[in-house]
Amino acid sequence: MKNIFKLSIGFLITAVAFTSCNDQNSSRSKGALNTSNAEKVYVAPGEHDSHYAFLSGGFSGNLTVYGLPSGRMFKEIPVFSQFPTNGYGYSEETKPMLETSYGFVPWDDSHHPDISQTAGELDGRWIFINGNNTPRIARISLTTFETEEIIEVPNSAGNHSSSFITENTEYVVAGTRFSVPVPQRDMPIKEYKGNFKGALSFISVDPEHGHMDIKFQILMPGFNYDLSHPGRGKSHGWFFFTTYNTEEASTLLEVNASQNDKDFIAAINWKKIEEYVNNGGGTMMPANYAHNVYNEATHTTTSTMKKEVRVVNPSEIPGAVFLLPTPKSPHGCDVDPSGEYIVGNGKLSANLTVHSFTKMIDAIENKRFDGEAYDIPILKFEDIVAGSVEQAGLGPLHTEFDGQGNAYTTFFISSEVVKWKLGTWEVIDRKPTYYSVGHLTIPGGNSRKPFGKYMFAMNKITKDRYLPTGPEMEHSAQLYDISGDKMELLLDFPTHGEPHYAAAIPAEIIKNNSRKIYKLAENEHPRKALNESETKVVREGKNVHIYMTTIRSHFSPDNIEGIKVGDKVFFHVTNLEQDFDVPHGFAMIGANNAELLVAPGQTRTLTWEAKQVGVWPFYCTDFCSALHQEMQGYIRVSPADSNIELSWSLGDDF
Ligand code: K7E
Ligand code: CUA
Repeated sequence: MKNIFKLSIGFLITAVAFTSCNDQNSSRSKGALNTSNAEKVYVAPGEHDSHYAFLSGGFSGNLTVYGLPSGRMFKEIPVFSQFPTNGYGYSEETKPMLETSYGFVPWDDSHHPDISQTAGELDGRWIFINGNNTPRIARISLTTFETEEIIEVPNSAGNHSSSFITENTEYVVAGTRFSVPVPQRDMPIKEYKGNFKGALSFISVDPEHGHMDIKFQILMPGFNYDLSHPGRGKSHGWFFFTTYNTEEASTLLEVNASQNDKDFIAAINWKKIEEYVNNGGGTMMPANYAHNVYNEATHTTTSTMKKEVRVVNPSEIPGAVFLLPTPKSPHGCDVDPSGEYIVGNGKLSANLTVHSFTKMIDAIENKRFDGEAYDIPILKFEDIVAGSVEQAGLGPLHTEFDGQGNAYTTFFISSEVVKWKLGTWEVIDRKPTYYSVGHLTIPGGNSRKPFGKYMFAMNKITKDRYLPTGPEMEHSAQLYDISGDKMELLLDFPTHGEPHYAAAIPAEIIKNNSRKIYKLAENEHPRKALNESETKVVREGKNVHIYMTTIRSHFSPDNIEGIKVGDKVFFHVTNLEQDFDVPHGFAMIGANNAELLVAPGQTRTLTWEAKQVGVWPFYCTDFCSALHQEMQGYIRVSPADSNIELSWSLGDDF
């Protein structure tokens, strides 16, 4: 009786607290808690979201998968960073994925995911993402949600204007943020100007398998190439890159790179360069870069070092590269769904500048140039500008489109999203973001066919939006309904790492292709065991290979003797399960790496060094059945000079 009384008092207090909280919040961010908005993001237990969102992990190096409109996180896909949760970058099969010309680099800073396209529309086959720090581009399968390929980008540094897709996924494009000496060499930093180069890389994508290969690099002047987007529709065949530091400063850039009233958007006619290269144009240059490819049949990654790359200088091929003056240190470079408008988000400019593709072509055809920079013609600002959105906000960064003739731009300093109309350049609506927004995403926003129902903003500062978690908070995203004239804030949801950009897509395009299991019969791993009778332990000198299987709820073998101090033990674990969502884990005491999480039908290898005499346990880390806790085994390690024979067993001791 007493307890029930206490309980109901407690309930009352909680209810009162919630009510007063509601009142406070509704005055602070009006509309966010109104019931109809709550219904718009409510996905009932067991129901599915309508969209997938893939958020870059920023300094986590990975990619996170969310559902919209619920904001629920489904998965973190490891890409550039080791990931103990499933052993990526620790297992022998996945370690080669993180090989580079600098050796094993188990981390990166990933900014811009982009989904593959066919005819300018999202096709949902792959998603690409850039490694900013040690320049790399990764391709992730949207069937298995695993990283399948990483290619390193030579002659590049700060791979930021990446990874954006042309409209038939002909190329994934990567541009250097930092210009550097090409080839790298010892030289005074003061001699930057005129000597450093900015490489823009066009990486071809095999239409069937997605395999990447650097088709060519354009060696541009030593500016900073910040962001880029493909032309589409009428401007298909062109690619646009924002630049800053056209001053070519190498020190105190906050002052020295903010001198010029206008920087440039570089317009690259890649079709023309492709044709030139197909006819033997350009020069093969020595280089050193890793190309890492995962083979789904062998479940194994192979890393190869490539030794040369084709480079093209703009002066070799007149008419392929132009500079469009754009105020002032532009950051985002966004192309509308029709391909006509190129938006330069000048972060130090009060207005938002929009260039016209038609006017650009006209000026080029009539050779109306305003001088040149390093042999690249500069067009006249007045000739190419389509219009500008006046005094729209402070610190414009990025723009996306809804496919209904509207654009949405984020303003970092004034912390808001502004909706404006293409063609009339009038501001239609503005909504605050909490706080300091970077990118925003509309599903299909970087394509000819945006799905303009939702938009979400990814904010740099979280502050008071959630319960405090010490000095550092996870970043926060905010979901808006953009189906009406005015944007409506629906939901806040926390994100992981720093999601700069995200790509989102209607769930129907992907979900039916999602892989349920790997077929055992198709497993071609060289050290697989396809049933328990194939399990064995093989000594090759100091290396001992254990061909092991898992099935609910045991390992085979589970008792192994004859290992000696100084041996290197390779556990090759094949998961015999052929059921959806039944992985088994494998962890070994004292292993200097991580566990393995082995998907049904897959083989994964953990390396363990036998350092001490004793009997050492291993176990399954993933709660797989009622007898998961029984899923364990022992390795007996004897002195280096012992003569205990290698033996292995399962169920022999009774
Ligand atoms: Cu603006 Cu790296 Cu696209 Cu961050 S970048 S916000
Ligand atoms: Cu297998 Cu737990």
